[in-house]
Amino acid sequence: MSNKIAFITGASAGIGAACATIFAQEGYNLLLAARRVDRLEVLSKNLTASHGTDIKLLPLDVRNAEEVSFTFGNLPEEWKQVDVLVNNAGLSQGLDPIHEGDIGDWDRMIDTNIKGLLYVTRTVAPLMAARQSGHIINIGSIAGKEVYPNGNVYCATKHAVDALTKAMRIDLLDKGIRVTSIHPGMVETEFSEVRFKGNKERASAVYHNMEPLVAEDIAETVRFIASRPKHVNISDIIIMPTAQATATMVMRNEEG
Ligand code: NDP
Ligand code: 8X3
Repeated sequence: MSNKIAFITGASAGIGAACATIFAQEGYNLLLAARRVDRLEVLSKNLTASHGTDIKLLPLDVRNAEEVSFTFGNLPEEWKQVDVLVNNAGLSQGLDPIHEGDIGDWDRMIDTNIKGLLYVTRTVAPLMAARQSGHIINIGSIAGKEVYPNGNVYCATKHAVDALTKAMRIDLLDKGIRVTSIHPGMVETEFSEVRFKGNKERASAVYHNMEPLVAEDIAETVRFIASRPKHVNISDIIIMPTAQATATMVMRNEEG
């Protein structure tokens, strides 16, 4: 296969779907993973129609190690030679003080944001290592650089992504594999709706009277990172809305 391959997890929405679009524009073939396959199908049809992109859909839950390994393992050999892996699938659930936190929420965040990222990386990276080539881009968060009130477990998972990114860079140093992490501040996607379990009012209040980032802002950063020459690795990027100074300091416009 002459085109490069980008594998994007969490491609059914938000930042992942925007990354799929930029890689299609750049002429990559795509492996798109998520649980909501209907969403992936619509995106795939659109990208194939607009850019002629060759796409394989991977309906999977990153929390299920066997499913990840089985679904990827069933791909034709040429599709397993991934050039860029974007570990994007992730979520936040709840915003409660530690003594009131929901253990199910904690499990979902830890299983998705840490273990899911590990399962996908463990499946894809050996083939990159064998070829002495590849690029892993992990989507962290400002929550992986700072801890904010009630962010406890989500922040811990994103700190883990930061640590794992550094660990990957060390362990894969002799394999010619680039490893990058991107840490966004507030991006308006379905993220807050998922965090507040479908409460649209609470979700939209997060971005009230301020201009957040949009998914395309992160995807454009991914486009830049992935298009550097092979000897250049962008290790770590924090990208914030201009109206956000820290995880909690946000400039909101006056009402009216
Ligand atoms: P969205 O909720 O819009 O998208 C999340 C994506 O992750 C969806 O495609 C979802 O697909 C996928 N996903 C979630 N759980 C699983 C799972 N178990 N298996 C497979 N796929 C899964 O949020 P964003 O686009 O904003 O989030 C993308 C990443 O960016 C996350 O890692 C998030 O933590 C991070 N981030 C987001 C910020 C923001 O403010 N929005 C800021 C900083 C970082 P499906 O449900 O179909 O499986
Ligand atoms: C998402 C950004 O600040 O809501 O990772 O945690 S924040």
